[in-house]
Amino acid sequence: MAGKRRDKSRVKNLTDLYLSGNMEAQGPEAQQRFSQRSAQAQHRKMEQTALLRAAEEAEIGQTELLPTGEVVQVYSLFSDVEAGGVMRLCVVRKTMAKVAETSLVVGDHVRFRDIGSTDEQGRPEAVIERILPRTTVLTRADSFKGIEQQPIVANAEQMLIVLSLHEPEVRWGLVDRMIVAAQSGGLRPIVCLNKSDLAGRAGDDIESATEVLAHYVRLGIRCLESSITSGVGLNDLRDLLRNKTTVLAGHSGVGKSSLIMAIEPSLDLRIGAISGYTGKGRHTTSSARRYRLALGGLVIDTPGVKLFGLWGVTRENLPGYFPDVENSTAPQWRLESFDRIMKSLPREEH
Ligand SMILES: Nc1nc2c(ncn2[C@@H]2O[C@H](COP(=O)(O)OP(=O)(O)O)[C@@H](O)[C@H]2O)c(=O)[nH]1
Ligand SMILES: [Mg+2]
Repeated sequence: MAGKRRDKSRVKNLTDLYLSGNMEAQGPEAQQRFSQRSAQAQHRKMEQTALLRAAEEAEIGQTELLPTGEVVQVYSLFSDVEAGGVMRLCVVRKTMAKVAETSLVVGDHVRFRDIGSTDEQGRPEAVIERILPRTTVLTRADSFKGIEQQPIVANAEQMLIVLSLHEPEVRWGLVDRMIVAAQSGGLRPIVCLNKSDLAGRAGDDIESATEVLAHYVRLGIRCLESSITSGVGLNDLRDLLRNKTTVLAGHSGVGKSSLIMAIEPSLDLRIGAISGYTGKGRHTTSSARRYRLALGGLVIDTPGVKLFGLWGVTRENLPGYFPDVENSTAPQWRLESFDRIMKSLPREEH
């Protein structure tokens, strides 16, 4: 920070110096090293660089005053950004895209500058000048160990982990992994056993499921059972989602979209998944999309994402996510989940 500030004043002084015409007075030896011609070229270059940098600094200063918005969906080149109830079509400033450490993701808070034009749907067009610091982050699970994890959702407060005993059958080990994915990214996990109307069908083990949920509750994790056909749990779900930003997680087919549409019939969560193309040639690179709930709050559906990454989780700090393993109260299935996650982690933090 301090270094940056010093740099800024140095650039400013350099520009002032040039503009006041005193640049030549600075370095007689330097001048002698160049022929008249190349010295002129050198000057032009210095002038351009100094002015360009001064202009860049001025812009960075001004971004503090720009309005903020929230990213609703990201396409390959464009993004939908909502600010004050108005949806804008945005592009990221080229120079920012080059220097930014990560790319723009759903849920990002940004500063934008309106450019005075509208798209074919009449929405204002704007340039994103800055991504504001994230409070939480979810990454894509990366099978290539050691490669930087790729963020996919920012600033969500909680993760609704949906599972079902039938169609598809639950895999508790993956639920344990999703809990770590949520907690490591700074999100509160909520476990929702959906399709409770199907419980008792041949081959299921509702007693074991009830025991598993009771164990999670002992670990301080909020759990609920739900069904869109019987309506069980839907009021609890409304209360849990109200005024919160929630990411949906869980295998395809467990009923994530159905649950949200059951509590908010006006929403169609299938839209984000299929509208890969719109007028300006926008293609979805990530189908993750944020929806506003009339009851208050936001949900983010990530239909393209099978598994979230474990943000900053290492072999050293994994036990912190398994307090039951640490204090020897973990049942066998939790010990197995712990071992499986441990084995999947690289030896060094990435
Ligand atoms: N019996 C039963 N079926 C459900 C329930 N919730 C969802 N489904 C069905 O499960 C299928 C997959 O649901 P969907 O919402 O698309 O799952 P998603 O892939 O997790 O978003 C659909 O045929 C739903 O009608 C439920 O509570 N009970
Ligand atoms: Mg869905």
